[in-house]
Amino acid sequence: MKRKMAAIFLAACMAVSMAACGGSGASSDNAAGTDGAAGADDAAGGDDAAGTDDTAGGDDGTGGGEGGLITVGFSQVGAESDWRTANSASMKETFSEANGYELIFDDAQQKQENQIAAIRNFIQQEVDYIVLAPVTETGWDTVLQEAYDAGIPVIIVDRMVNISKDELYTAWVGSNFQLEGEKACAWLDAYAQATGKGEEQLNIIDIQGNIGASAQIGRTAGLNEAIEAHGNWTLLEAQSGEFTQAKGQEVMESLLKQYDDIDVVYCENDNEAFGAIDAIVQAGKTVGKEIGKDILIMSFDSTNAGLKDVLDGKIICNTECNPLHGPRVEEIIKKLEAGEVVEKQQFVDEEIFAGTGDVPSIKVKDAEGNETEYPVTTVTQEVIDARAY
Ligand code: GYE
Repeated sequence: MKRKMAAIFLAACMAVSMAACGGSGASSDNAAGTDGAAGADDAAGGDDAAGTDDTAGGDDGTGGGEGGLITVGFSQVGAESDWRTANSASMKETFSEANGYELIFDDAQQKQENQIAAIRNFIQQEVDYIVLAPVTETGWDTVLQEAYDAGIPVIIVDRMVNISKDELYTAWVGSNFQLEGEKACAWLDAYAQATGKGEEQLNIIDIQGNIGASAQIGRTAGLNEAIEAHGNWTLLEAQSGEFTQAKGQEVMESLLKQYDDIDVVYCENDNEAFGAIDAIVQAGKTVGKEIGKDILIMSFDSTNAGLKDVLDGKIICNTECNPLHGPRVEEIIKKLEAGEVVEKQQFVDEEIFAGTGDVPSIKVKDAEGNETEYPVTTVTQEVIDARAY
């Protein structure tokens, strides 16, 4: 196991820049040596690690997998949304014993301190790989340094980490959240124009995700950029709905008491949209497609339930965020096992769905000014049936 860990670590090292690896002979020696675990023990020595014992399963400290299984410790954010449920299912399905893995799954209940404790526990158990879906971007330097010192490759999935040293993770796979926001706003702009309302005033509410999560940062940035570019778009308020239905509803209920001129609610995920729709309907207002008459609901994720609301005319535009990361993470692990170089960052391709055919495609410019065209899929029952989540 130790020899294997050393090999994996070297492969991981190959994945980062030569400069980063070149100067760190000492740390790669540490990691390859059998003493690596001692460092991890120190790190895991706090009370924190004890907190995850239940979820981390019963083979504490035995190290590695049993019977040739590859051990993967996965620190999941929580179970706040339909997206998250699909994401957990994808990971569990992929990292099954039948596929050659022992998965140690830890649900952090949206708390970073639980994720840090889980990672320390994984280090203590000498797992082969740590997979982290980080709740927020910041605050990971210390614990990821501990994993690095223990020679355990860390794969980040979904949201990003903002860390001082790139080599503290081996690879990341997830979505381009700012692009998602830009696509959604390009659709809104095109839809307003296609329906002859391009010059009308649009009052917008942003129900944000968990503040500091990449999905929130990117989607909010996409909207703010569009608001700056449109003299007739006004952001009435931006408040966090924490990516949950309950909070989405609560936020919307209070905003409906403050504003009677809301045109668009930009919900940063489907579950917030479900809550916001309930609040709007209960307040006697309509969600729908007509600017100036209805409140237009924009959403992200495009889960089955989210697309059903598009089909039912409740959500007008839903920008996809693909949660099926299990096979993508497995591909990275397989490459590392084979000693191959892996891509440091991998973005997933995603679609955009609407409840009307008024906008067949949208165009979004990147930072260099190059324009990309994205087709817009009009939601039908067949479209929903054909999807896996
Ligand atoms: O959009 C939301 C979930 O980070 C992409 O987190 C993920 C987001 C997703 O709770 O539904």
